[in-house]
Amino acid sequence: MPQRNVSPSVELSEPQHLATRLHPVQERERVFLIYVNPDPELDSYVEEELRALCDTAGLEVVGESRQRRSRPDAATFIGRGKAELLFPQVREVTADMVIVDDDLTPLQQRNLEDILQTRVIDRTELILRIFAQRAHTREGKLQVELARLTYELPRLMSVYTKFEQQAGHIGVRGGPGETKLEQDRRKVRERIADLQRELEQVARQRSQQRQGRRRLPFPFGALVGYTSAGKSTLLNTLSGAHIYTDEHLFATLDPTVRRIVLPDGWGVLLSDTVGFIRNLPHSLVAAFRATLEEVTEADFLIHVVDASHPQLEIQRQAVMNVLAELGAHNKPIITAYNKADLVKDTYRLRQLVAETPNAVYLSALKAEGIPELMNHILTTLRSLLQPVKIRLPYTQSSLLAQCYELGRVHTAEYTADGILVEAEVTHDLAELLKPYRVEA
Ligand SMILES: Nc1nc2c(ncn2[C@@H]2O[C@H](COP(=O)(O)OP(=O)(O)OP(=O)(O)O)[C@@H](O)[C@H]2O)c(=O)[nH]1
Ligand SMILES: [Mg+2]
Repeated sequence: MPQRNVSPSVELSEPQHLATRLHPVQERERVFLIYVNPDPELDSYVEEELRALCDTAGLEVVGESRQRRSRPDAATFIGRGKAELLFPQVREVTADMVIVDDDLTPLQQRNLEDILQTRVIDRTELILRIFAQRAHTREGKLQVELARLTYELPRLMSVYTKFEQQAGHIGVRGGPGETKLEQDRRKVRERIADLQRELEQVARQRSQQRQGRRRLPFPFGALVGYTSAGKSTLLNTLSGAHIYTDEHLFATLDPTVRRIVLPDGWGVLLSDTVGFIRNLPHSLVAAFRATLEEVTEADFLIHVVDASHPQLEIQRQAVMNVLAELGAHNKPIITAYNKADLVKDTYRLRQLVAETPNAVYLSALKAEGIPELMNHILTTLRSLLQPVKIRLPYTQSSLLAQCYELGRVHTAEYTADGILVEAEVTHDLAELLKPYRVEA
């Protein structure tokens, strides 16, 4: 029986129950996929990606169908005729669930469930399920619960409207259905507010950690990229860490920070982050704000691209879109074309690198091309800094502390008429230090 058809008389009043209405995935549920990609050239890519998401979620694909429409149908997304056509197919393969590879409105979802007589979920719900399976830390779990409840809230109405229709309560204001609906919606809203408060707390802690890191003389970078591009593998190779990696999607949900040492001995902190995907649900981006602040606060980004992927351009663009959404697209970005060991055509690799500013190709797995990446990090960081030679009066010694925080201090000599400092600092700080400059 489709989960969404559960009558509201079933105990839904605990927020936890509402949260788990997107129930944890039982192994190998049988799913029927409906692709709605408008561009035939991308069929194999979008279809493989949806299958990979299902595989990651532990679902068994038992049937598939394509629908191409210029505009989605307001009531059913794929069109009533198409849905009715699919009903016998879905029944024949005894699918437990139908997945539509796009975002459905609550109404479309409900109408499709009525026609197909089975549970219907959309791409966002599938991704939320995967995130729920993969969230292990408290922060990850809070973020996923927030994203799920935000997704669920408008859908609650749909469950109740259905119940009221079945029970003949349409339009009965203040009737039992409505009261219960209001009660449940209030509880969900309260839980959302609680989660937001808890996540604010997490964000504050992270911000304190970042400030702590800022006191270290290390610049801070973040690895970003499409899911499965090899971010965690690269961080492991660079730092000798042992972060979990696997061939499934969204192996990493929580950021891990590691220190790496550049060729000239300078230390840099690098953070691994959650992978991006095409049409990443906005509720997830919003809920993962605390985690994604690692990206927005970074001094520079390393964008890891799977160079062996036939549609790497789509993936690269999807990542750039999320970065723009986060307001992080103007940061210095080094593009690391990864998995070079799988690309036979080395001319193609060199061409990619030539076409992209500040790019390298490498193999994180085979640890090839790493010195070139290190050099790019070094050059990128140097471009953020500017050399200064200053004599600070002792009354201004707090500026020396800032040089340590925001740059690299090469020498600090305590003389009779002040502290003689040679350093490389950020452009803003160099401006502040102008009055104390001495000739080089
Ligand atoms: N052949 C090859 N495989 C690689 C390379 N780098 C990573 N992989 C493989 O690609 C898969 C994904 O790697 P991860 O490091 O988990 O990717 P990620 O970007 O962290 O993925 P998410 O955390 O899911 O976003 C794993 O099976 C890795 O072994 C590489 O340079 N060459
Ligand atoms: Mg990872």
